Amino acid sequence: MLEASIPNPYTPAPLPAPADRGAPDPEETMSRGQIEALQFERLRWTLHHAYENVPAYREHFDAHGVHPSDFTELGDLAKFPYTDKEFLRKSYPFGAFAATGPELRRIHASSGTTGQPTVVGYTDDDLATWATLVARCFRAGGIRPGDRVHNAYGYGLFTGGLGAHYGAERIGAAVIPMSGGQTEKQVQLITDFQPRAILSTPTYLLTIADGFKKLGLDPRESSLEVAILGAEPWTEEMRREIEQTFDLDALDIYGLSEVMGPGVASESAATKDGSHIWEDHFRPEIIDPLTDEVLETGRHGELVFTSLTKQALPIIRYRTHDLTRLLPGTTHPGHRRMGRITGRSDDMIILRGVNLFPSQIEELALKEPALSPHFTLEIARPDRMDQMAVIIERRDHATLEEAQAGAAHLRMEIKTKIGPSCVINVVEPESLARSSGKLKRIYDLRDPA
Ligand code: DLL
Repeated sequence: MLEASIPNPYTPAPLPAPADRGAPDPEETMSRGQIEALQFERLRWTLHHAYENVPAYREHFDAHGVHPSDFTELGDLAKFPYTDKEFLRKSYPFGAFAATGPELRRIHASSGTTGQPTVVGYTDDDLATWATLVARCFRAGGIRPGDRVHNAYGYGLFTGGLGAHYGAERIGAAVIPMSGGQTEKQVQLITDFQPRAILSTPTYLLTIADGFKKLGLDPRESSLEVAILGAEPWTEEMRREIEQTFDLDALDIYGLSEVMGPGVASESAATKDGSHIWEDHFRPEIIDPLTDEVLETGRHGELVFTSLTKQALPIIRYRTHDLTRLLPGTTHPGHRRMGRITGRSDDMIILRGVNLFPSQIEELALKEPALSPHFTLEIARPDRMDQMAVIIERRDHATLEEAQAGAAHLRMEIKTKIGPSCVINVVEPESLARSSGKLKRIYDLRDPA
């Protein structure tokens, strides 16, 4: 099992000695040329491994008339067909796995919004690599061996909780496995255990901030100095809001279950300039989502990933639906960065011909001092005309009049900067539902017929 006709060029590094947990991995300091040489070797193995051990890939490649031996240079990756959620769903539960026997050590699943969950699996080596990469993300974000780390990502089938957990242990931190929800208890444990770092979705961290205030506590007085935030799109304005609320450094971490989980990419505390994709394990591409054409570095489009070292679930040219662009590396010059995710192609709202994403509304709403970051978008179709309502809470300290004036300004900003007219309903603080993980921002009330 798990053997391919060419030898696997990769073995995960052993757990470092306690004194070395804070040191960078050798791949972090590699040049672009060294990374690409590594990518070539690892990709060649991945293509053979997938073709020889996963019938779904063999059929997919055969149907497109390509064979792993057609891969003779990095650019040849473009000859291979894309995969997507549907490819994985069709082989539910384990048909896309190369390992289903005793090598399989863990299974996660993402619930998705409709139908069957997407199931993902890991061998021992996959889990070791995952922990190494999450530890790398945490190191880049400023977590150090010996720190206490409060983990508010959900534990369970979601990859956030356990993925972050083992990364924090690997870097030599003490993890507090709190999971999401029970906000009052979150506040109590942060106050009592004094963690230096917190791991959470950005919107749930705002809920935790409200929890502090409800108990008469100032979040700025908490022990938290670093927050590593991801699992949902967030903006620079949201970073500022969170940093000011807690007086800490907020850094991005990106990932998706199908590609591994959290830790595919993350941001350096030193520069806060977007997440470096760990290209010793993942080869990213940006494609035009409509024409499927590969775009050059710098152009906006859909992010596509190929895994380079994964054993249980090799993933080839997987379409993420996440929209962003690739940028050159800075703190890790061998690895490219990704811009912020502006949205998911399936979260795009088309309103009377104008395309828009919730992140564009977030960016503008957070500039209004009387309005809070808590909002939802409702799309309805009264009289056969699409209409969007932004339901947004006023801030505690703002009067209703101030909030109404802010709403009128926001409405104008949305009209001039994005295009469509919309309705803004200001509601009272604490009246909208809070998330304990990924927040649902869009409520589409249109009749699907
Ligand atoms: O959300 C993995 C994760 C957990 C990442 C904790 C970071 C922290 P999934 O549930 O499979 O996995 O959802 C993946 O979430 O395709 C993006 O649309 C979105 N996403 C994840 N991280 C970010 C981020 C986890 N930093 C989907 N910024 C992805 C924007 C993100 N969107």
